[in-house]
Amino acid sequence: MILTGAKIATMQAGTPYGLIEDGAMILSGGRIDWVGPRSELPATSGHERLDLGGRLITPALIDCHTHLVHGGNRAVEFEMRLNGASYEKIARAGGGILSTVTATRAANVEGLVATALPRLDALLAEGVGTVEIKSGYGLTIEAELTMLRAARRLARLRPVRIVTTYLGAHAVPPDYKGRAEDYLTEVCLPALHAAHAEGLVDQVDGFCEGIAFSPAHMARVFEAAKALNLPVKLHAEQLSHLGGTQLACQHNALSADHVEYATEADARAMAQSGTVAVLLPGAFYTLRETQLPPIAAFRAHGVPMAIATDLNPGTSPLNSLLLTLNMACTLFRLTPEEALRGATQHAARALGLSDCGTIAPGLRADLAIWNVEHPAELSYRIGFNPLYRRIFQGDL
Ligand code: DI6
Ligand code: FE
Repeated sequence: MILTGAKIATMQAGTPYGLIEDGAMILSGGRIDWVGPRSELPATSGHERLDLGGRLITPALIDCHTHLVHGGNRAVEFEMRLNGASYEKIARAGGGILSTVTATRAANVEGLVATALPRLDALLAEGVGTVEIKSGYGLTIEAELTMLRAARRLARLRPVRIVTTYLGAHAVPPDYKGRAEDYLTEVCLPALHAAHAEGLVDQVDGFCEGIAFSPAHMARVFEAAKALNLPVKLHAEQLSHLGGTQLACQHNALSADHVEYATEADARAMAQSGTVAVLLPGAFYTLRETQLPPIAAFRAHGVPMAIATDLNPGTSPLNSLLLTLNMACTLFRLTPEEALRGATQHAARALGLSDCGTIAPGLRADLAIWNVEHPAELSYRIGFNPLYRRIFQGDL
């Protein structure tokens, strides 16, 4: 297929957005064959041609941090909080992560897939081509495997690339309260091995926070991941500075995520290890957090910044990557170019993917075509979806 008459944000280095004002592309076999100015389009025959009338083409968006598969929702505790209930009262009433754990354990693969599909479809409708999906609401061996099986099945039901992440180190379940080490030994690490043996897991994550797991706990999980040759990432410095980011860098993590409380020294370590900062404005917004991530330090040290929805039923029930672009600019002061790069090129890097996230010959033909005149419109609007077409592996 030949696409002509388009502005093309290649996201290649050199110019803002890598923009080609009057561009053309040749797609074949699910890959990009050629991209460049329409005036330089090579002579070809037998290709279907599609003139895009000046519309914008970007790489398909990538949501590199989601908890999209989960049971139940937390709307009632949202209402309780707004009626003045404390987190303690909500927790005592069975709220918080553990209420989602209960609902997730009660669901089978079919049930998890059924509730996940509308959330996934909403992302695809916004031009998303790749979605990362974590486990972490099962917290038993079987329930963690069920979550990951559901995530894998979604990729068979929709034209989307799913990257799965094992997040057994998300919370200590009630029956292991105060016994995190035993939970790691008896559930979390055995579940990781079982998931890997079944081909269910692409990377490994953890929640390094006072209310979850310590850096020492996460070191055990990372050692197990390394032994299975699985890349790692970490929810780090979200609510406090515990040292998770430094630990992630010591393990050459693909990314450190949230990082509101990361420091200049953490940014320097991330630059040295090539670890991406995944910014999650949806959780910052929902929790009404006031501590901004160290954006200036990330810029100064050349730390790539990705952005993602962190779609989860508690701290970020945010089901729109376009709104996330706007939040990244308005709340975190990213430029529109940084935000779009954060949901394309840098998001691919946060997932260890080198065949997508920019537009260049040889890369996957995962594209989004937009009814906009300038790329900045994608992060400027609040709650508006200008998608014209999504192309996945070369298919309209
Ligand atoms: N950080 C978060 O904000 C979520 N998980 C995590 O590691 C919370 C998930 C939830 O509240 O259900
Ligand atoms: Fe998360």
